[in-house]
Order: sequence, then C-alpha cells, then structure tokens
Amino acid sequence: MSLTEKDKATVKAVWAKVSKGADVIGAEALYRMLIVYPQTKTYFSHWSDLSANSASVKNHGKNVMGGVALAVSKIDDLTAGLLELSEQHAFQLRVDPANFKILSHCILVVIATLYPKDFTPEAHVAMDKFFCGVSLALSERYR
Ligand code: HNI
Repeated sequence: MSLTEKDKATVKAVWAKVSKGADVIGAEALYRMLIVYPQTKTYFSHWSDLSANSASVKNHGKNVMGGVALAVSKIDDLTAGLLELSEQHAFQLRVDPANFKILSHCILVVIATLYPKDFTPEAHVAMDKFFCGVSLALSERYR
C-alpha cells in the first residue's frame, strides 16, 4: 500500500493544482459526508447549522484541508507527521477511525468533480493511496 516515489510526485502535482481551491473542496466534501453518511452528523451535533455553506461547515472544511496540506508536506512520514492530529481525534474528539476513510472518499469525489481534467486515472490511484496513508496515520493513536 505504501506510496512509491512516483505516487508522491503525482500527489504533490495534483495538490499544486487543487490547493488554491482547498477551502471549497473541504466545505463540499464535509457537507457531502454529512448527507451521504448521516451517521457522521453525531460528531457535529454542537454546531447550530449543518447546511451547505454554513459558517461551521466552511470553517471546519478549511481546518480539515489544513490537515491534508500538512499531510502532503509530511508525505515521507505520515505516521509521525500526523501523530498530533491522530492523538486529538482519538482522545479528545473520539472519532471512530472508520470515518477517516469515509471523509477521504468524499474529498476524492469532490476533487474529481471540481477538477475533472486533472483527475486522470494516474492521479486517482495516487490520491487514493495517499488518503489511505492519511487515514492509517490518523488511526495510529487508536492502537
Ligand atoms: Ni477532523 C477537528 C483534520 C477527519 C471530526 N480535524 C479537526 C481539525 C483538523 C482535522 C485539522 C482541527 C484540530 C484543531 O482544532 O486543532 N479530520 C482532519 C483530517 C481528517 C479528519 C485531515 C481526514 C481526512 N474529523 C475527521 C472525521 C471526523 C472528524 C472523519 C468525523 C466524522 N475533526 C472532527 C471534529 C473536530 C475535528 C468533530 C472538532 C471540530 C469542532 O468544531 O469542534
């Protein structure tokens, strides 16, 4: 499953193209997760408004994509690079790690819909492997 040097280069190239739209990707992916996998709404019951483009969804979408940007910068050692985020999700936020795959999938779908030309099969497989690595790294502290 580990990313090859070619995968890493592809992820960085895709990220260079889409990162300027990171806030929009984050908000849309988060909203999509809440609609398609409504069980995920339990983690956000303290928000007053879970609708598309609400301040909470926009703000948290931005936070999540900040985490993805961090992951791209730590792509050579995702486990160490995301350890603090893993710690937070495991012990403070208590998010079931199965949900990392769910949100990763939603981010992938949104990138595909917003950047169809850049989302080639090669980009798809590299990004899929990257998000698998991110999900695994975020699950580290649950062990
Ligand atoms: Ni997640 C907070 C990154 C998946 C529920 N999350 C954060 C923060 C970052 C982040 C960054 C802000 C931390 C801080 O305040 O210092 N989360 C990520 C990343 C992924 C992810 C990179 C996966 C790609 N988080 C998930 C999933 C859920 C989730 C799948 C639940 C379904 N995260 C939360 C919650 C918070 C959170 C809840 C606190 C938000 C708040 O407003 O209270």
